[in-house]
Amino acid sequence: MDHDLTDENVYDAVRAHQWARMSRRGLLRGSAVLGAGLAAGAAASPARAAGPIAKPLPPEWFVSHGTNAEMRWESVRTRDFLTPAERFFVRNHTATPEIDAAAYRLRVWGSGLRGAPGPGEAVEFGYDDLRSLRAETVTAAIECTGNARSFFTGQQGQTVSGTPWKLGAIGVGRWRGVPLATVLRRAGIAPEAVDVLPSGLDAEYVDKGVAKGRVRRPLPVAKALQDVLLAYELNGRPLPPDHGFPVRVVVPGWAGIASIKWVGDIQVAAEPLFSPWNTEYYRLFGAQYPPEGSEPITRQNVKSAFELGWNAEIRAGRRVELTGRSWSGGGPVRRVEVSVDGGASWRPARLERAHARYAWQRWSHVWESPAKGAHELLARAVDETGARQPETVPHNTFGYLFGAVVRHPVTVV
Ligand SMILES: Nc1nc2c(c(=O)[nH]1)N[C@H]1C(S)=C(S)[C@@H](COP(=O)(O)O)O[C@H]1N2
Ligand SMILES: [Mo]
Repeated sequence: MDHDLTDENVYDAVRAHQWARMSRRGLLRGSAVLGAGLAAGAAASPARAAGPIAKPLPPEWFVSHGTNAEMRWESVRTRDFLTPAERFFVRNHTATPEIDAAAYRLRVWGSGLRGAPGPGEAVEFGYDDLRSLRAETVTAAIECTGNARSFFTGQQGQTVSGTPWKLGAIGVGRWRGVPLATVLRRAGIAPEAVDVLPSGLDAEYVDKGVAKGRVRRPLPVAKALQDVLLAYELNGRPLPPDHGFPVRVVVPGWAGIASIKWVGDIQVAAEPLFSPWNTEYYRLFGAQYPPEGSEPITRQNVKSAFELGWNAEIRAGRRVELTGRSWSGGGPVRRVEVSVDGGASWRPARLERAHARYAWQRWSHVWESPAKGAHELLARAVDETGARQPETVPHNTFGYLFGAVVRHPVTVV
């Protein structure tokens, strides 16, 4: 079979299928394909079909995209500000590994530490070591940079590669853990340090037949020392396997890829670091960008979503309270406007009380008398820096950062 594995979406689907076949034949146990770990799903609950994602994915909560799963906006409970862990979207380059917290070690090394320890001389922290350090909590969104990618095609008629997310590749969690700054200081970060490179313990990523190594992406020391967490709890419970158990990085406001799950290793360097995740991926490529791509993407842009299904049916003849959320990596959302007539006229939405710095803003809008038939609902937001959602966005081949206003179809019956 010849699949185009250069297409991330095809790649994910092919791997998910191979995974299912191999686990049926019992080939996964003890096999090398998984690198560090086995699928938690396979080990934890043999009755359930094994997959690259450990937790159950009820179709009323998730749209499955191979190794990834998208949250359905119609399943969001308006009263829940936080996304419950069971409903949080999953973005896995390969598969969720099973990691034993008792054996877990975080290894910190590199030329940016005093004494420049090599990878073999790393400063090590166990799970209990990390948990014994003073903890901090941050309420923050994690959003995939490809969130809303499908609208490049759906609204702009453009071809892009990657998982065809609608708007559900985002969740907001209350993350608790130790500040990365604390761990870097204990490890002996030197004034010369410029970049920090966390890598995951999940299997190595293979793209177009080329091994890319562990999922990893550098961060500048300035951000690493500012507000990054090594989180071991999500919403008051230990991290679930799919979201990075035992420990993940949480980089508030930044592209989801920065928040490395199952972090096992942090290189601290006195010179800039690179990985495919800031050279080949997570830059904007295309006719409007330089051949080597844009600068690496860091911050997430402004987006808005209705808490409604795609092509939702709405009952005619009564007022309807439309609810939704808007968010931005740049700062709090200050204004949201809603259009119920395909963008011809706009009304300010009612904002719920102000949200945490890195989370979303909930809002509502009453649609007084929806007439029978097909409609397009639109919502657009402005954040505190003045960044707003445009009508269209320039194309990029990977379909990152679709921040244009989404036209959400509904039918009033
Ligand atoms: N080790 C590791 N970390 C990872 C990934 C991964 O595949 N492996 N995916 C990244 C991407 S692209 C995103 S968007 C977020 C998704 O986090 P979630 O699955 O907890 O929602 O994790 C990031 N961290
Ligand atoms: Mo992502």
